[in-house]
Amino acid sequence: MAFTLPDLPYAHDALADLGMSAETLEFHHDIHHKAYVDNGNKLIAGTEWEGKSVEDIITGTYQSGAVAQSGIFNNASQHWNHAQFWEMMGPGTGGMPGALEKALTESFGSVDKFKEEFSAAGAGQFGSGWAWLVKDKDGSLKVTKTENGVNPLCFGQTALLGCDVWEHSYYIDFRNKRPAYLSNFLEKLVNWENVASRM
Ligand code: MN3
Repeated sequence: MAFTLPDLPYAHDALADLGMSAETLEFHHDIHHKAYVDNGNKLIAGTEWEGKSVEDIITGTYQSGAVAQSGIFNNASQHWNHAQFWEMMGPGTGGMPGALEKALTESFGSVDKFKEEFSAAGAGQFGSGWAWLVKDKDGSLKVTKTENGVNPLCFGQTALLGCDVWEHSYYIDFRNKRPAYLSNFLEKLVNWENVASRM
């Protein structure tokens, strides 16, 4: 099916007091995400992928490994990644649900240790990419990082939390300070109820 740009689940200025400005969301959602949708639709038109779900397009093109599929993969995966990313943030959300806090503590030792590992993954991703909290195929929780548009679907994992560490995600608000962006993301922007709902 054709990709469509989802509306942000909040106003463009809803996260401004939390460290993500309206200007960032205007560029990031209205221009960058829209470009992945528009380019993806152009590339899949008339191919075997037209009519397939975005998830099937991502896993199918990734597993094919064909260079000719890479444009479709990149745009489909970035469309999916951003659609999740908007949902994973929110203004004035409640605290972390108990079940998620328990799972993070069991998996990483403490919530703070999870945040340290997640921040290190995001800061350590060389160039563009994403940091993730995933539920792996065996049910365990892991922190991972991926390059460019690669995401947990490629490895049969469930994405619980993802943070975009492409420069377009933080350069307006944090300039070159990616670690400060990651710290702010974890402390102020994450909608932990959405993360918990993905478990
Ligand atoms: Mn982005």
